Amino acid sequence: DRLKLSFEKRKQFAKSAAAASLFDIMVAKNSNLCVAADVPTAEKLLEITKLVGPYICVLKTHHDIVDNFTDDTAVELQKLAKKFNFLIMEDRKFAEIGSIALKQASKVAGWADLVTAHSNAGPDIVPALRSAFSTCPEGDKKGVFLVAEMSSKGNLHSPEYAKATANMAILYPEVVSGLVCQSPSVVPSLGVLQLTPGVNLETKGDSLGQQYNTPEVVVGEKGADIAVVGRGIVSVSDPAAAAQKYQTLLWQAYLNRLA
Ligand code: 5FU
Repeated sequence: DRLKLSFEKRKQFAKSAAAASLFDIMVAKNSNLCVAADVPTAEKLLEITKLVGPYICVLKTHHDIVDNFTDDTAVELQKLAKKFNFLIMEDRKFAEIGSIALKQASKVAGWADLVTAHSNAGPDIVPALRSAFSTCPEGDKKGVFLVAEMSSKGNLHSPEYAKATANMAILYPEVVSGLVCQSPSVVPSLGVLQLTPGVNLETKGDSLGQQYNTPEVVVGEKGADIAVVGRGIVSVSDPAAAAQKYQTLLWQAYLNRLA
């Protein structure tokens, strides 16, 4: 049972190098928190990263919503990732035919350790992204998270779609490090990580379809290995304190799950 096994033990089943290093980081930092750094400018992105860096295992970006995101921004992000020991995930959700996804992913593969992709175009999205990684230094240490399910109201992700997505993780175990999903039964193997967005202590959702749960529910019931918190951390007056609070609650929820 995946939910009862520690991250230390699960690391032994990781077939993707990125998943293995994620398990290491999570254990080293006692953190299963991913912060979604959805801020409008490059300056704010670097500022928030410095504040939350000590508390996270993954920094998730949408670099295309950041004004003046430049190569220098990427270099600074990578320095912070090294300093604070976290991985950078660009949540671009690639969803194209392989030949285009390869070209799109080549734009971010230089600085992102992890990227997200939809599975709707079929399994060849995965080798396409692997090809984009292969042109980078240490490209074989990068990984993909496939979106099996979404957190938003009315989304079209059926159980069959989620299962077919999980099968792609089995097909390409050295590239697919994890799945983005909302239910505990989707992840097909012990070495694959479940990333789950939609976490907020203060509110149940937003006006555009987002749906939130608490850390306890997301980790304990929905099966998240890593939970994503965006506005619950980046839109409050003290993001560092909020990050520390979510880190503590999410890690406690993981320990409760093991017990
Ligand atoms: F795949 C998904 C999903 O199903 N729901 C999400 O919310 C990804 N996300 C991302 O998590 C979304 O793109 C945001 O970057 C983040 C959630 O941010 P929030 O501010 O905590 O709602």
